[in-house]
Amino acid sequence: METVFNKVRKSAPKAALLMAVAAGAMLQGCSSTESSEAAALVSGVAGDAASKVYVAPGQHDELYTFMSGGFSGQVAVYGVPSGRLLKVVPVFSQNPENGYGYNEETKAMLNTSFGFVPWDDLHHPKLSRAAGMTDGRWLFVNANNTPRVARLDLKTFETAEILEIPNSAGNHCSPYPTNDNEYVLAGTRFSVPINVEGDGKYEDVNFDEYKEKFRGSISFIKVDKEHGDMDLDFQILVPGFDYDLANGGKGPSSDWVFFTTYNTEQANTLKEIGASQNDKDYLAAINWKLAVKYAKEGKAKEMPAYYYHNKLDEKSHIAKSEIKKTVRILRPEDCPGLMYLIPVPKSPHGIDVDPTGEYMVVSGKLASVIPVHSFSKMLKTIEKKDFIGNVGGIPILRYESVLQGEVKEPGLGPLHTEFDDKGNAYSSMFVSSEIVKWTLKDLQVKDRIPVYYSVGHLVIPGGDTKKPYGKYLIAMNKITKDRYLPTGPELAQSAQLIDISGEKMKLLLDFPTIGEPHYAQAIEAKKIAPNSVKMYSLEENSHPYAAKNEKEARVERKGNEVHVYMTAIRSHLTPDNIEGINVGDEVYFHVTNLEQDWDVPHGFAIMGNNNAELLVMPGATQTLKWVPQRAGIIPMYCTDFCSALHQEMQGYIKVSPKGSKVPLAFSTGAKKPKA
Ligand SMILES: [Cu+2]
Repeated sequence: METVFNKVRKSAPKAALLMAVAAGAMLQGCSSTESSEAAALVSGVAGDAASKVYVAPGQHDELYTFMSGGFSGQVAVYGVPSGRLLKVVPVFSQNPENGYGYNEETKAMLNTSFGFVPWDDLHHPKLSRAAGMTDGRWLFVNANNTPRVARLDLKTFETAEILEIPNSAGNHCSPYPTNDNEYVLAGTRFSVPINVEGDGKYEDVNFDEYKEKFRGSISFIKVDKEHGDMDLDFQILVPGFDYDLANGGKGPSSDWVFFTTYNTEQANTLKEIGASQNDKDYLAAINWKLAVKYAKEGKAKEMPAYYYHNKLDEKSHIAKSEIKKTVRILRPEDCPGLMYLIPVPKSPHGIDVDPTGEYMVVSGKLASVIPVHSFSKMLKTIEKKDFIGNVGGIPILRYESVLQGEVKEPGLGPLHTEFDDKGNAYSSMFVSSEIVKWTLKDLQVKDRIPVYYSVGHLVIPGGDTKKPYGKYLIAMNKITKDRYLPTGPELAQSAQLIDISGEKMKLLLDFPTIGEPHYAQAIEAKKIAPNSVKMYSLEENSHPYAAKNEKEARVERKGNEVHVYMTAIRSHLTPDNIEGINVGDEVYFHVTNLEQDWDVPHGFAIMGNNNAELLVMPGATQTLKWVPQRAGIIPMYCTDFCSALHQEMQGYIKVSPKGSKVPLAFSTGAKKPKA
């Protein structure tokens, strides 16, 4: 078998090869000071870079960038061009900074059919869309490990909803919104055993039954037009390949969505070799509009399933979990015209559709060319039935008939492509650590710029929409080596900002990121900033344990449960002295922030509590659960610096031994009620 390196050596241009070797050498030899100086010298920063990324104090950035945190399970929000970190939004991970997943209100967000799962691997943020353009309303993100899709509300920058995906594993090929946000699509990375004829599940399956019993699934999540609420409408059961990435059509191809697949060999072990046997894998083309029509016409079969749907209520701020017990399944073999397979180089990774909707760019991580397929040729090939075979009744189209052309010698290890507003495409090259610019018109390479190092995804603001914003490109790199001050074996993760407004690309800025910067979406600030919520209305707070003024503050006992209706305002808590609590009681502090002022949260923490603190937004109520372990006087205080007298925002709880009969009493200043 020809090795990748040999193949590349034959086909890659000398320059790219030299660059790859140089980057490799730098990676290996970067422990020396000399090589880090050398790296700085060749970093190629544009002379006017500083002025292009400088956002003066008090000024706002031009764009928001939502970057996945990979294994951190969070989304980080950066301003661009400054690269300033604005916020970390916890999605699939507990977060002590704001108590997400620790307070009683948000714990339900992390419920799954596997129990409470307070972590996941978040890869792809995708902004909601209207008419093929990002609209700034919501951000959808995937969880790879315990398959889930979440929706963030961009008015509040909070996770509003998390939907578990059944019949899926490694939910990587996810989430992809259609052009008017009708659906968000999610494909399984690992095919899993699905008993199509029976009740959905097999009791016992052997690994070598992969070909007979394992199937892939593509989930169709319906999105409510007004509120964004998600609902798993149906799934398409597809051949048992691995589904990697997806991208939706645009303009003429709006009704279609495309998925890259690997392991079309259906190997169940040592996939490194087993999944690279076939010369070509497939791009799966699915007519999603037709799928919806088939599902509506009753072609979908209902099958048992078990998955969670968790939603945060806007007014009470309380998350509720709902367990779903069925899913509707559509099979391509029952639905003519629903799905086609287009050959692509083996082990493809990214699929990206250009702004016109005519070209599907498929990058193969082991390929030495980038094939560009034509949508109109695809339709003609289907019409002429120019097929070379089928997989389980799904036609395979002839490669040459669908192909528009190949980008020759693009570089080593092409992964992902995004587009500007001038007909140019930009592809990331993982192995040769560079971004390569080429044109859709003639598929010729026009420019290349090194990145540091091993770039995965890249993003251009609006670069996956009908009309890209252009101007900037952000490279999300897997390795940083000598780019920052060393911090032990683990170095800062990194993104790089590149100016793409001219003929030549210019490197402007390195900025460190939270977790792995896997993929990102960027959007003009004006599409989000004016809609930002400044505070929650205290009047509309429907939390059942809210205390909307200090008079309502109180402490109530129900058996061994004690509920403290507490208020917080600059600069005191009410009540701030509590007694009558015993060791082993379950104490719930329901803290309502009485402020109706922007940017004044209050925090709340209790000494020794086995939990994070709360961070309560103005007008909202949150609950900290505490089970006191020892008798004595226990301090509590506000953790978020809120005023000149923030340090005085504190109090005491008297804890008596288990079984004590000390009556409940609470006060702020004067004792009430009298004990
Ligand atoms: Cu405070």
